Amino acid sequence: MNHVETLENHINGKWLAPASGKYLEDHAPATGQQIALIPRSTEEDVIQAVAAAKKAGPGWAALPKEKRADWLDRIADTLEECRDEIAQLESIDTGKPISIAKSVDANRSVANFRFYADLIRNLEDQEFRMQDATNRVLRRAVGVGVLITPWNLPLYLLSWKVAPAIGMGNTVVCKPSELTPLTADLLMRVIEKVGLPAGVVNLVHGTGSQAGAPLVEHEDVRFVSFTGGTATGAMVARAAAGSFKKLSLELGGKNSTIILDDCDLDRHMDAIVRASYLNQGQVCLCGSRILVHSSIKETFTRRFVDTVEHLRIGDPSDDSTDLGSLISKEHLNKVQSYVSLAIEEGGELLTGGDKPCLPQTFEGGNWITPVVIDGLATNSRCSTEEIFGPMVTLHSFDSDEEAIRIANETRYGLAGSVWTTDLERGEHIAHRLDTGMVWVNTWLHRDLRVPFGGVKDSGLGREGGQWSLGFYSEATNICIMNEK
Ligand code: TXE
Repeated sequence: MNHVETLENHINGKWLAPASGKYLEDHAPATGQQIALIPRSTEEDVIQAVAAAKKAGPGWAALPKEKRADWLDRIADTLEECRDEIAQLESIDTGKPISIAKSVDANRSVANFRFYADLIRNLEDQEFRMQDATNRVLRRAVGVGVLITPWNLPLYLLSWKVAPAIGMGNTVVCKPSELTPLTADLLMRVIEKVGLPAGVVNLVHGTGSQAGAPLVEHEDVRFVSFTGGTATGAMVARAAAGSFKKLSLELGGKNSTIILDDCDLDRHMDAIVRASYLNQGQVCLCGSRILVHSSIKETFTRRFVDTVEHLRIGDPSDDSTDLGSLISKEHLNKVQSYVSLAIEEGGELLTGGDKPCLPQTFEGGNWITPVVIDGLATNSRCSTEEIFGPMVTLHSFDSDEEAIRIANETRYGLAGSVWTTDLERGEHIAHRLDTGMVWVNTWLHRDLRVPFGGVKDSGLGREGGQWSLGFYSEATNICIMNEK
């Protein structure tokens, strides 16, 4: 993309420039080239967007759920038609390989709308009968909601929130990351094309402090679904608490990949490497602490490093690329600072941390080769703080109990994975991990019906399947005495 798009907000069914007339630059992470200008929205834009959502609320909530489900299907159908454009824009905007943007981001964005269309269409009312009365549970719309999303999986996460939120009768204001605005813009073009009633979904671009914070604080906002960093999540929670807004926080992670002594490395090594470095390690579910049974630590390390060094890093638009660039210069500096810290903490750099040699086009990008660190204490900063980049630390353990203790000793509790030929042993360990999700002999294998979310510093609440329907609705009980 060599020309610079000027994007606009989408409020009450109209494309609008920011009230301030000011814009932010969006750069392609792989090249550093400017690719778009986005509104630097302020409270004035926020007030307009929330008012539009509030005005559209009653009419939208009054629609039968089947009609709202039909709207979700129409959005899914039109998104499906632009699957390639989703993948291209996502790859350009995030620096991720086009193969991931296709298989993960584009596919899942369509699936999210389809899944919630079906789930909501077939949602049954709940009834609880007593001797002398009948209780009917309604799931009413909550009202106006704010959906705030990060830069690592832009449309994948935005669609994951928009679909159930509007499907359950709410109206929303979306605030995507200022680093990755392109596919949020595409979603609004799709929503306009299908003719969704004005004000049901509104889009406000901008920074967290100038657009995100006023949205969370707005008195007419009744719920906030936020995915992003733990520190920001805490700010959002504080801002929402005073007015008792419903809150769903999907925050950071520092997930353990546990390799038991009976792990079949021939079968699982590629999956274990994928769990470590997918999207350059910029997925909150990535396994960045690899705990290996001491009896196979040497063999595992040699084979793991060899597989990592064969990953193809480079042009994100090339189908054969495995690793792209990091999202920004600031993030690259953050990851590089952790590589230096690992050495200071006594770690051994086994591979990575260099700038790959790439064609001149990519000179201005945010590039680093995947890092493997060995020899760090399990309570060192590098092995307990979220780095959110292509960097893992290796550790060994002598018993399942020790692996469980090490895995549970961080402030995070999002996900984990266990690799073994003994599924019973793997499941026993999974039961003992203090996280929201655990995979056994797989990773990121997702059934949209299951709960998604973490504990401790990884967040608050669950979304996914019925858990999303619960979050995006207010359960109301009506108790009716039977006729005498
Ligand atoms: O997230 P931020 P960033 C982690 C990862 C990363 C760190 C920061 O460690 O390095 O978070 O990433 C908006 N009120 N994850 O900077 O700052 C902001 O504009 C309201 C894990 O992207 O949390 C953006 O739209 N909104 C995560 C969104 O919040 C605010 C994925 C996320 O921004 C705001 C990404 C405020 N005060 C990063 N400040 C995951 N769990 O997947 C910012 N925002």
